[in-house]
Amino acid sequence: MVSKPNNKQIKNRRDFMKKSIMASVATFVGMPVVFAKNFPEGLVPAGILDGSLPPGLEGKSDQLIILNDKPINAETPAHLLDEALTPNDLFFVRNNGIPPVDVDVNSWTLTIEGESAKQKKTYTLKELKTKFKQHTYNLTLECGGNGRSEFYPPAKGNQWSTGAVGCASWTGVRLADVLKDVGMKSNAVYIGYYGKDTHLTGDPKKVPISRGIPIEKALEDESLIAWSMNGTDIPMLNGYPLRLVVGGFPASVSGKWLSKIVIRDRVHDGQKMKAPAYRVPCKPVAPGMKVKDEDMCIIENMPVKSLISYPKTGAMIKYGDKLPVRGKSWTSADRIEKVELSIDFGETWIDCDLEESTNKFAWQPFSAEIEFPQQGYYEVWARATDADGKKQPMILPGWNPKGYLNNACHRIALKVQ
Ligand SMILES: Nc1nc2c(c(=O)[nH]1)N[C@H]1C(S)=C(S)[C@@H](COP(=O)(O)O)O[C@H]1N2
Ligand SMILES: [Mo]
Repeated sequence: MVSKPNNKQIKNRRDFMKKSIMASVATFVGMPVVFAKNFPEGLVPAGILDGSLPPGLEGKSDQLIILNDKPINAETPAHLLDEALTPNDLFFVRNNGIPPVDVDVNSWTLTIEGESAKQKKTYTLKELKTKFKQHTYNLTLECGGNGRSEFYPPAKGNQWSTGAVGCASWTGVRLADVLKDVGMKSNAVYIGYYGKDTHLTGDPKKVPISRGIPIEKALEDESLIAWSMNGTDIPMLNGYPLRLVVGGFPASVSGKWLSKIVIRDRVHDGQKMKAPAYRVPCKPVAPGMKVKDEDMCIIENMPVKSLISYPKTGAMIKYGDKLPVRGKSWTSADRIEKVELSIDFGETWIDCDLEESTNKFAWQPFSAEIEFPQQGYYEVWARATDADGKKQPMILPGWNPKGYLNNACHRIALKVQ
């Protein structure tokens, strides 16, 4: 259980958030925000709203919320995740380094090697597309740090609210088919990826990120090497022209601008595999506690979660009208079993209509119509339960030093008048 913050803590936290928002605006524009201390809490700076800040989001909607420009990180507002599949221009962007420039698809290659590979082999994109059977799956990608902004004490890192998630239709070849074509030694336990992005320092010897997955995960049907997203090229910022798409695990394992895969005889030890990156305490800890590196475990399966995509928080509803509510739910288990809504802060729950899963790791849209007993302020809470019987918690789940895996119920505010 996480204890409720007191008023002073809430105020400190608000001040902290305001300061960090104002600091990022100052970074974007490269000059101080003169009256920063007066900027009203909860207001989004106009320069961000009108999309005039900052450059680097080419091919993306100006409705994305920019968290950071070096590296560029942007999330999707909840109400823009209402479509069955997330359109390419609305799909969130999480970069650890600088995307490659001047990508030439015709000369792009993918090399497989490593101490547990039977040989080193290089494929052109054309070879990948013609040599192996192509597969298309709807796969949800969610950053391990999605929801981090709600943790208290605050966790450093991108302050994602709810929008570091999206589900697209990905086309490519199975990672398993390519690994089998190369041949794996019997001691293979892990794979690691390398992409063509460069380190923020500009040092060509440094790697921004090189994560990986256990072999069993790599061999799953839904683990893809993909070149197409929603029937068209993957956007530059999402890994054009080739990326891994691994559903169910944190999206950090879905390497973008994919150029090399290593087959390892040990847990991959690339950049951001070591503690505390993408790890949580192996055993729960009290909020704010320091955790030793050796007590941090790699995040694998992502928890059950859901999000309300309609209406938008803050909506005004006419009293007497039935309100359609819609959203998305996802899990690393086989499928979502049930999504419920509450308008009385969790006292009673209303069952939603739930769409069937198209395949494992696809998100499942849900919907319901709700009525309000009288005029006033309401919150709509959504709670998903998956095939393993796991339910989302109503309050913040296990605090952890890096602020990962917040799958608390999403809630929106409404006024009925
Ligand atoms: N090469 C490379 N791959 C990467 C990253 C990166 O910075 N470089 N970021 C990872 C992280 S932390 C996440 S959450 C996802 C984000 O994918 P997206 O930007 O397509 O939404 O990509 C992953 N793959
Ligand atoms: Mo991430």
